[in-house]
Amino acid sequence: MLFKATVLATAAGLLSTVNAHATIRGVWVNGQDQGDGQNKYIRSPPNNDPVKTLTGSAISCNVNGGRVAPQFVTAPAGATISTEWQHNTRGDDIIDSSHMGPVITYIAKYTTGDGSGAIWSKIDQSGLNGGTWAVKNVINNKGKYDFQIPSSLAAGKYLVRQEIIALHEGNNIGGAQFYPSCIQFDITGGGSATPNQNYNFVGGYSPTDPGIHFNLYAGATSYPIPGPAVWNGSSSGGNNGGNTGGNTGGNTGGGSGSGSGSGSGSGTVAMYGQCGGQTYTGPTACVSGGTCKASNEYYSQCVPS
Ligand SMILES: [Cu+2]
Repeated sequence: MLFKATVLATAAGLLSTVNAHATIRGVWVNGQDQGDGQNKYIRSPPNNDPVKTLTGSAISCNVNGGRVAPQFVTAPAGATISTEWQHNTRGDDIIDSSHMGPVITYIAKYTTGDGSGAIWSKIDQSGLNGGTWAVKNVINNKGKYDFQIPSSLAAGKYLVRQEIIALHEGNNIGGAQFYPSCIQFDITGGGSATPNQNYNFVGGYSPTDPGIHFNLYAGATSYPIPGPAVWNGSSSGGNNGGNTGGNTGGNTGGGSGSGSGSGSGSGTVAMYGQCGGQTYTGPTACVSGGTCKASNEYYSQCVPS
């Protein structure tokens, strides 16, 4: 009996590693299919296994992240991009319905490197909305996930990194499964903005982040998406300037107590947003009820006080 149960559990485990998983297989630009992207414009991993270690370079662009693909997806700034997630080939099944979690998208200036380093800015995120997980929407939408290239983005070559984080084992530290995929883009038109969040997944994502060590089965109605806030599409950090002015004015008032505090409310960080870290330059004040707590030297986050 015990033996039989073990065999069944093992069989189920094997099944889940082969048939449950997915990577990005293709891309659409403003509704136009760009064709199968495997090893063409996607730096495809050799299989659809998840990345589970946050300390190695694979968390950036998966294994083979430094293997440059021969083509680029050409898209105008502001375009709607649809990624297509499937098991092994285009038209395949999507991802196992146990693998609920967010879809998060980042961009970096093009590099032939493997995506390591503080080069990324977040351009889109979707977690748990009205009780529905982003992955559920991907499954319902035949594998497709839509996001926008910022219209202010300067023309040029970029890497777009999109991931699903499957949280079905996220109730254990180290249990979350990451499915990052990096796609080569050539962006045309646009403005002059350069992504400037300088986010590094190694050191940025921590196994104990509330959105990574997360219990999928506890009936949560909200979900703290990991990583920085979505980049606002400007190169010149207006929020940052306002916040610095306000804090400095207020704090240096000293005896006179007349700090001018010109920072506006826009310099406040939302709950679970980034509020500090070694390379971070954005606002550091949390919304009321929140405290800025360091996850590690690279990343601090607003959490409920
Ligand atoms: Cu899995």
